[in-house]
Amino acid sequence: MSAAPSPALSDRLRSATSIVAFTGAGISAESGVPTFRGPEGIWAKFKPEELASMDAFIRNPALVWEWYAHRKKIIAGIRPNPGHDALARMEEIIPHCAVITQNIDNLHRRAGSRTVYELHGNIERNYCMKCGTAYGNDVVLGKPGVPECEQCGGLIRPDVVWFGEMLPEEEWDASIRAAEGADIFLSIGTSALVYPAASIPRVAKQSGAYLVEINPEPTPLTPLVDEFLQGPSGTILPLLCDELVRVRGVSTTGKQP
Ligand code: BJW
Ligand code: ZN
Repeated sequence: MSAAPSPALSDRLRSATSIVAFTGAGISAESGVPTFRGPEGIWAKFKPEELASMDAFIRNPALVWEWYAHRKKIIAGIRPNPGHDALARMEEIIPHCAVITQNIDNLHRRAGSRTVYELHGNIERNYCMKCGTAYGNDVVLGKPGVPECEQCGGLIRPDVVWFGEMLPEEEWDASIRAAEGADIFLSIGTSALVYPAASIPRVAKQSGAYLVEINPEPTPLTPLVDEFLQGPSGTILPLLCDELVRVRGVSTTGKQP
């Protein structure tokens, strides 16, 4: 266990044609977004069943909206960190790079990653539960209380995946294809507890990827990985990207020197 890539990983970085990153709340922690689990996590203060499920929304839409409005404002005010930036730089170097994220904060796209599959939705989007009309945060945050659809009067909800809900099919299928084709698969800042997303690193490993985990703490995935880089992703990912640049002899913009 170490924070630096091993010689075996450096070899893989030299020859890989596909690198896939699977990210969770931990990659955004250094941007100021709270994680879910652990002593400082969101679920230490709130119960998921009271806030992140359809039952909760039906029971008390005002409470759920208060929570999301608060998080929308936090997320609008933060920026990607060096971990997000490093993944965007890798995409400039490697022909097939993808980010599969459980995060809803849009920070990968804001950092410049282009191939991003969002498994649990995006907090910048909302839609009417009755007719499906899409709304941006500018509209919903401008309405007091529970926002209602301008077309049909139905309740608007955040476009995120709650417990008991299916993941978006296209993003799921694309994520499985990316995991199956990965030479190197990085599981970053996730407790690897929430399914079906947590099965994706296992799919990658079964398909022959070199499985690397980046996290300050071990997770249920750790016994399965080829390499555990222990520490914060905002430190480790830039080191990994620098190593990629070194072994490939490319400049940081991905162009041949
Ligand atoms: C750092 C760091 C730093 C800190 N650097 N790292 C019983 C058994 C098995 C499954 C189930 C079960 N009961 C229910 C289920 C299914 C359920 C599930 O998996 N539950 C488990 C919790 C048990 N799953 C579902 O319901 C899913 N849907 C589904 O299964 O559909 C099929 C179905 C349909 C109908 C009926 C039944 C089934 C949907 C799951 C949706 C998850 N939604 C949330 C909320 C999204 C919206 C929102 O944000 O408001 O998604 S929950 C929350 O957890 C969020 C996250 O994306 C997700 C994963 O969390 P993540 O990212 O791993 O965060 P943490 O906090 O757990 O971990 C952070 C990590 O970062 C830690 O390891 C730290 O150490 C690390 N870290 N600093 C790097 N600087
Ligand atoms: Zn509507």
